[in-house]
Amino acid sequence: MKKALITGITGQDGAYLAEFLLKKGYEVHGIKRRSSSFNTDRIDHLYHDPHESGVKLQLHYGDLTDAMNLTRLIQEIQPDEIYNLGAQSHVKVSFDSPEYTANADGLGVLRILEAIRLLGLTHKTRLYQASTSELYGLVQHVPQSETTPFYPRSPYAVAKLYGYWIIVNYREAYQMYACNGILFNHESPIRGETFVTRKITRAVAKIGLGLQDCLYIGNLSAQRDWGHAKDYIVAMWLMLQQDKPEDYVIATGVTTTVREFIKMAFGELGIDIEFSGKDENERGVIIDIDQQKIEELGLNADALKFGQTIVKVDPKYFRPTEVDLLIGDPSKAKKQLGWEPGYDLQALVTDMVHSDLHLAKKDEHMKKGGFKTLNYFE
Ligand code: NDP
Ligand code: GDR
Repeated sequence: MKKALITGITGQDGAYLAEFLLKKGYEVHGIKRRSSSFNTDRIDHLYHDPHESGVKLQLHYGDLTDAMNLTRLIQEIQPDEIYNLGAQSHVKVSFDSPEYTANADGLGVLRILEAIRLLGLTHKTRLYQASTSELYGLVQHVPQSETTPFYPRSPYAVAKLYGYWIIVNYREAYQMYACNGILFNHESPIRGETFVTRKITRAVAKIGLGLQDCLYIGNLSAQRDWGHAKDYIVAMWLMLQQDKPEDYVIATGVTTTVREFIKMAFGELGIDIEFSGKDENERGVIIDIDQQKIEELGLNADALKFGQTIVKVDPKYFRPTEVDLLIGDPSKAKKQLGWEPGYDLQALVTDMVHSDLHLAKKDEHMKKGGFKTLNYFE
C-alpha cells in the first residue's frame, strides 16, 4: 500500500486529493495546523476515529514554518509521495503578510526538500509542489505554457517563484523526483470563501434569497482561466506516476473576466444583469428576471426588482499590483499525462451556485428560527 503525505490537507485541493488517494487505496497522512477551533470541515466526511482498526487517513499537527516538525513527520511516515499543497494562498493577503507568506510558501518547500535529502529518502519519496499561474504575473505572452517567462506581481507569487526554482534545483542537483504543477485558478463548492468565484457564488445565492442586498467587488476586468478543482487534483497525482519528473501547466485554455463570471452566476438563478459605468463607478443592475425559475428555485421574488443595483465596485479590493490576464496552454499535460478536464466554466458555475444556494437556504432557516448567521463580506 502506497503512503502519501499531504500538506494543506484541510484546504480545497487537499480535501479533494485526500478523497481521491483514499479511493485509490493509499494510506493518507495529512498535516493540519493547530487552531483554537476545529478547522477540518472539508475532510470531516473522510475521518474515522483513529482507535478503529484499518484507518487509512491520519492527521498530524504541523506547520510549514517548522523544519523539525516536518523532518520528524517525514521520518516517521516514510511517504512514497508528498503533495505540498500547504500555503498562505491568498494573493491580496500576501501584501499584508509578506514575510509570513515568504516563510510558509517559499522556505516551506525548501524544508521539505531538505528533510527528504537528509533522511536519505531521495530515491524513495516523490514530491509534488503546488506552483501557480501567478508566476506569470505581468503578461509576457499568451497563452502561458511551461516555457513562458515569469514576472511575479505579489509577495505570494514571489514566494512561489522561490518554491518553483528550488524544486528544479534539487531535481537537477540530487536527482530527486520533484515536480512543479503550474496550476491555473481552480474552484469548487469548497473553494475558500474570500476567493473571487466563491465570494460571487455565495453573494448571488444570498441576494437571490433576499439575505444580502449587494455584492461589493474589486477589479471586474481581471481575466482568469478557471477550472474545477476536482479535475486538477487528478493531474497532481498523474505528475508523480511518470518515468521522469517534469513540470506541467494545468489549465482549461479559456479565459473569462470577473464581470462575465458574475453575469453567469446570476444567470444561473434566472437573474439577468447588465453592467454600466466605468472603473470605481461601474455597477451591475437587474435587467430581467425569469419569474418561473425564481419560483422553481424557491428564491425571494419580493427582494428582486427590475433596475435594482446588486453589484458595486469597492476599491478596497483592488491590489497594489494586479495580474490582468491569465490563459494557460495545457497541451503538454494533455499529451504526456493524458489529462483532460471534465468541467467547463458553465458546469463549474452551475455546481458552485447551486451548492451555495443550498447553504444559503440553511442560513435562511436559521434566520427564521431567530439564530444569527455569519455575514462576512470580504
Ligand atoms: P487553500 O487556501 O484552500 O488551502 C491552503 C492549505 O494550506 C490549508 O490547509 C491551510 O491550513 C494550509 N496552510 C496554510 N498555511 C500553512 C502553514 N504555515 N503550514 C501548514 N499548512 C498551512 O488553498 P488551495 O487548496 O486552493 O490551494 C492548494 C495549493 O495550491 C496552495 O499552495 C495554493 O497556493 C496553490 N494553488 C492554488 C490554486 C487554486 O486556484 N486553488 C492555483 C495554483 C496554486 P488551514 O486550513 O489551517 O488554513
Ligand atoms: P487569484 O484569485 O488572485 O487569481 O489567486 P482570486 O480569486 O483572489 O482573484 C482573482 C481575480 O479577481 C479579482 N477580484 C477579486 N478577488 C478577490 N479575492 N475578491 C474580490 O472582491 C475581487 N474582485 C475582483 C482579483 O483582483 C484577481 O484579479 C488564486 C489563489 O488560489 C492562488 O493561491 C493561486 O495561486 C491562483 O489563484 C492561481
